Amino acid sequence: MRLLPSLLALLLSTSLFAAPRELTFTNKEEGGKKVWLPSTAEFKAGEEVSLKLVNTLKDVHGFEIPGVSEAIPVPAGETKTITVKIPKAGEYPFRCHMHPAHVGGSITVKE
Ligand SMILES: [Cu+2]
Repeated sequence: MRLLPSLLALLLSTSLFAAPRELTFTNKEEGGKKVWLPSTAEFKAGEEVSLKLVNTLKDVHGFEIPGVSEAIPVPAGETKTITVKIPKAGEYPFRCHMHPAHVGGSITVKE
């Protein structure tokens, strides 16, 4: 019976029970430009990640990783969370699909 707590601890520490990794992207204004930060992020091919999109600005802005996630409008002051299946290794740019001048970034996917 004394084995049980350590067995549970072992199970919980394995990746079997790991929740999807979560990363927050925040939309803000910096040096007169609207930017999604961080502008770079690294993921593992095939992993499922939860992306929290926080829009701190006063207008609706979009978030899209073409070929990876659909274009999501995030209303002013709101947060949207999407779950994304990370594709094969490579470099995938992301952007605000609503405003061409809006500064995006890119994610790096490693095997
Ligand atoms: Cu925008």
